[in-house]
Order: sequence, then C-alpha cells, then structure tokens
Amino acid sequence: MKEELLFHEGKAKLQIIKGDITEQDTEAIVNAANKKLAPGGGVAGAIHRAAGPDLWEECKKLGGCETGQAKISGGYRLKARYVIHTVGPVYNNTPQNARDLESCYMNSLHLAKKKGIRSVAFPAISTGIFGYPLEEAADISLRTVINFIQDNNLPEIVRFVLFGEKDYKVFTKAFQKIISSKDF
Ligand code: AR6
Repeated sequence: MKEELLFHEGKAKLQIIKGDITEQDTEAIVNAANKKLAPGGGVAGAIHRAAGPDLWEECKKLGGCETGQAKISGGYRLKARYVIHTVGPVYNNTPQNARDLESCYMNSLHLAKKKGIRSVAFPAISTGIFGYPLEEAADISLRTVINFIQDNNLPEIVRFVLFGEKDYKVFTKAFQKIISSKDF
C-alpha cells in the first residue's frame, strides 16, 4: 500500500508520500535545480532524463535562475504538464540558508498560483547534493507550505515526494510535530 499522510486546510490539501518525483501526475513537479538549469545529478538529472532533451533546450532559453528563485518550463515526456525549477541554497550553516530555502518554496508556489496550477509536487530541495540537514529542511519546507495553503486558493494540492523510507519518516515526524504544537 502507498504510504501517505494528509493535511486539509479548507479546499487545500498537503500530502506527504514516498516515491519518485518524475512519476508524479500533478500538474507541475518542482526540480531541485542548479543555477544554469542544466541536467546535473540527483532530482535534476532524473527529471531531465524522464522529460527528454527538449526540456534542456527550453531551459537554455530561460536565462538561468538565482538561489531561492523559480522559473517554469514545459514537462515534455513527463506526466506533469509543467516543471518549476528552483535553486536551493548550498548548505553552509548560516541564517541565510533558511531564508533561501523558504524562498524556494514561496516563489515556486507563487509561480504555480500565477499559472493557475492546481496541483504541484516537491522533492526535499537542497537535502541531497546541496547538503541541507534533513530535519531542519523538513521543518522549514513544511511550515512554508502550510502557511501558503492557508492564505491562498491555489494550488489546491501540494505533495511532498520523499525518495526513501528514512526521508519519508523524517518528514512525517516533522509534520506531526508542527501540527501538534499548532505553531505554524
Ligand atoms: N524523486 C524524489 N526525490 C529524489 C529523487 C527522485 N527521483 N532523486 C533524488 N531525490 P538533490 P539538491 C531526493 O541532490 O540537494 C543537482 O545536481 C534526494 O534524496 O537532487 O537541491 C542539481 O543540478 C534528496 O533528498 O538536490 C544541483 O546542482 C533530494 O531529492 C544540485 O544537485 C534533493 O536532492 C541540487 O542539490
């Protein structure tokens, strides 16, 4: 059975699942990109492989992306119609890291809303090659999304897709802690 955790806020839903971001059927998926929006490793490599070479052709024309910002492209061979590319901070244990990570989620969600996108799936941005500690990243990422869906009508579904059992557990635990403390 698919593991999944749900949170409802009005019409909006936050889902946490274990899975592969490239297989999501949400209208948009988010790429943990680099500043050139080039294929690279990790999530970015997997998304570019699944979408096919046309994605990189479009990305070349988007003019890159700064840390914390977001750009949008088509999804090509993916199930998702759009890819939102956001560049997470390279972790160096400074307060700016948290602000940048929050901006990634905020700017991606604002872009989705502007495009009228109803559902979007996120990986755990910055927690792979960029080295952000998972517990800290989970807390920031979840709080940012919870706050956004309380104040906005779109997207209606925000899904976190965690790649492994350990990451899924860290996210669900962080989520339960935030909800039970009612501090969001
Ligand atoms: N589906 C869901 N999550 C995944 C998948 C997948 N298919 N593959 C990996 N993860 P990373 P970053 C998880 O390194 O830290 C790239 O080269 C992974 O376990 O992809 O933001 C870019 O070009 C981890 O928890 O992104 C950049 O240069 C999380 O996704 C740089 O890496 C993010 O891992 C970005 O680094």
